[in-house]
Amino acid sequence: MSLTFYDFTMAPSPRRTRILLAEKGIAHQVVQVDMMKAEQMGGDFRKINPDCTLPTLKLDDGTVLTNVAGITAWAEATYPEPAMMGTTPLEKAEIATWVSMAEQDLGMAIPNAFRNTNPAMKDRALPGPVNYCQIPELADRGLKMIDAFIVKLESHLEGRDFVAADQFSVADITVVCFLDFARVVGKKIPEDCPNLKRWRKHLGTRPSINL
Ligand SMILES: N[C@@H](CCC(=O)N[C@@H](CS)C(=O)NCC(=O)O)C(=O)O
Repeated sequence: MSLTFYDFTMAPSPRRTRILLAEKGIAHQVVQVDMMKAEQMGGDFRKINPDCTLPTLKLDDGTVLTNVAGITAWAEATYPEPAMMGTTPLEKAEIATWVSMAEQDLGMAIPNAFRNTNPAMKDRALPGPVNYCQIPELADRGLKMIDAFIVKLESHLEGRDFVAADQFSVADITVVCFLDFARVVGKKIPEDCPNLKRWRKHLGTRPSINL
């Protein structure tokens, strides 16, 4: 199978797919799309993904997948082992719950915090081909949401090695990608969060996390 993965190493969403492909051992070639040079908005890439976002995955039959959730669902269905979305109904429910919470409370909150005030992102408050104006209040709210999620996760990780279902999963991948990226708004795991620090250190022993 010949897959092409459109990636940008510094961005959190394509990192989620990069880790997933590595954990499942799915062979692929990589094309870097430099977001610092706005290559995701350029004509060449726009022809491949009109949404102008990363990650993007082109399958060998030419089908293009343009969304983390879609790529993840395809990868899990095509390569079920190792399971990354849980096996039992309750594991699946717990993992999906944490992915959804992390996407909202970090994955939306972090870009809200920097895209709504940064002058360089004027009218670029949301990713994609449509321009949206900045709403500075969303930056304040985003920072509060990140703090609240960190408090919740620190308490949740007491006695746990993984975010959900006692196994490494897309919940850990989602949280680590966004939590690491929170540095762009000055947030990192606080010193007084031993559970989060232990979890992050343990996760760092997996080669995929350091790709
Ligand atoms: N719907 C997409 C969105 C992912 C997303 O927001 N990706 C960011 C990089 S982390 C992006 O492509 N941003 C393009 C931009 O800011 O113009 C998904 O979940 O896969």
